[in-house]
Amino acid sequence: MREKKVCVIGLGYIGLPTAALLASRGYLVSGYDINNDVVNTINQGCIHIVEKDLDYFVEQAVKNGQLKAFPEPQQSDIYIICVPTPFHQSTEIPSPNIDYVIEAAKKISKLLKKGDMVIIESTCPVGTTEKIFEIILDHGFDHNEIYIAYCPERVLPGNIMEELVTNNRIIGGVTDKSTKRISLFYEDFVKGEVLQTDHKTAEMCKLAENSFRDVNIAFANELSLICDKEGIDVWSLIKLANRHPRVDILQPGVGVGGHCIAVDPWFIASRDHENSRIIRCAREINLYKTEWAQQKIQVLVDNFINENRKRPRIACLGVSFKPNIDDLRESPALELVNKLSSLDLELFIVEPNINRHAKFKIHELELALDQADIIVVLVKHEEFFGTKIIEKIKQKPFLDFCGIIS
Ligand code: SAJ
Repeated sequence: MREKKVCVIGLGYIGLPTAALLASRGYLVSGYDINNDVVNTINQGCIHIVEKDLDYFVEQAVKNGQLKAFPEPQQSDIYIICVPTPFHQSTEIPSPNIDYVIEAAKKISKLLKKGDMVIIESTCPVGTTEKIFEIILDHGFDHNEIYIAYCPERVLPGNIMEELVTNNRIIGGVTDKSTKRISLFYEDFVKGEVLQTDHKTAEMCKLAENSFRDVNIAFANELSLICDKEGIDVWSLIKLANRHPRVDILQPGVGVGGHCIAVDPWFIASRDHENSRIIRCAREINLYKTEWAQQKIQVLVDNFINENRKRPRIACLGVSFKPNIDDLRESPALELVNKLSSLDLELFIVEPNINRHAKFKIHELELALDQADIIVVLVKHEEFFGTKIIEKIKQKPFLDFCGIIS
């Protein structure tokens, strides 16, 4: 298998780690990206995204000549599509936009030869793999001449290089032969189980996994609203409930961020509005949680102004979309910080995982805790734990949205 050439289409958060991992396993890998800066950066052995250990993998792969990036897809034996699938915001229910996947399929169709494999890893609505198959067949191939499968990525940002190897993988071919052939490829570098199914089930499985997490986070967020009204510490409650052998409640926070969990449920809901009631409701709850957090901060600000006749300085602890990473994309914490800054309040923003930000000054934790009048904990970073820090937070009016004080 390793004598085969691999072309990875889209060198972002999934494509680049995949390309670098395959290169480290001895495959000759070409990467294609529409962004010339990305291509140039990679060819210098550097990376344009932040992900643990990825810099080392890319540097080595480029140095050894196993990985090279191009502004056009290169002829290969295996093509892996890892382009983004954003969604159209304009519609009432956001609907997925698979234009990049279609574009990628059209490009590689011109390079394909009999026996090649085409793999789609991008998150897609059900039916996408079939569309891609049709595009390829339109280029004069027979059903059995090209192997095509949907193989969703399932890696957790922050732990991608490890999970690419250890996670179980799902392989959903357009034919049994495709499923079997492409499974052999994954079995070559995956330590987890390689599970075989059809393309529609594989597409739905990815969406179901992320919707499952969204629904479960919504349950935790809903509990946090109810407990807040009742004067119950939701984190203690969840800890106790989770001691039941069949209960495993997730953690409430300031909302659901990132580019997967908050997006993928819409891929189901936009195709079947009528039957996706829990999925839609969970999205609404998780979106509302950010709004609710903003209202809570506003109340604290108003109280402070009434009592002190001056505007409070606010320490905002954390801006990334989840704990212990530096990724700020679609971050509810960042959304809250943006809203607070538009109210013309002096902010001490603390984000231990980044040094600077284009819009905001990043402060040291100690300084922020000392100088601020109000403290809001937005992300559960490990740097915010510790008795001394917690004691300091408790000395001032504070809101802990992630259970650090608990
Ligand atoms: N969150 C909570 N409470 C929790 C857990 C998470 O509020 O108990 C929030 C986080 O703070 C964050 C958001 O949810 O804002 C999403 O974080 P996450 O860690 O749940 O997931 P992602 O977006 O980093 O990665 C997910 C993973 N999917 C699942 O766990 C089902 C990952 O395996 C997928 O590969 C990835 O989406 C993807 O690319 O689809």
